[in-house]
Amino acid sequence: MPSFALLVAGALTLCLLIAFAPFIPDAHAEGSIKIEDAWARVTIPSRPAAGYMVIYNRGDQLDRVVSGTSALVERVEIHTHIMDEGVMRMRRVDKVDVPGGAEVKFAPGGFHLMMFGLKRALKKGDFLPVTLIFEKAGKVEVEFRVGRP
Ligand SMILES: [Cu+2]
Repeated sequence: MPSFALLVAGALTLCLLIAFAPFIPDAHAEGSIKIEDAWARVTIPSRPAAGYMVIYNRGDQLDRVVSGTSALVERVEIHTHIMDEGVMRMRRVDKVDVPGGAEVKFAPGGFHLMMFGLKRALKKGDFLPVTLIFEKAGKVEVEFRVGRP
């Protein structure tokens, strides 16, 4: 019969495992691509939503994000901002390189995901699930928290 001390030690270990699970490397990541700090702007249904994040490539080979889909929107595009005769404009891009061992930021004024045809309004605190497609890593699921962090 296990001693009381053993039971307590077992319970403590379980609590620690649960508490630290998010910090164990690879606990939630599949493959070499990891996405963090994903957020989307609050929107009204008639306007597209913009999504931002940081993409980490922990592998040693170049990968590329090439597209995305979401059940909550009709179309996901990858955009960047360029200076066109002194005016900031958005431009659609086919892909974004994420070199091995590097990180690429999607942030206001730069790369972003543009999500057209929202099927319902998003409010602060909601989550917008998006499946990103990478050339090598394949599908990577991302939850965009709605509202500026
Ligand atoms: Cu855009």
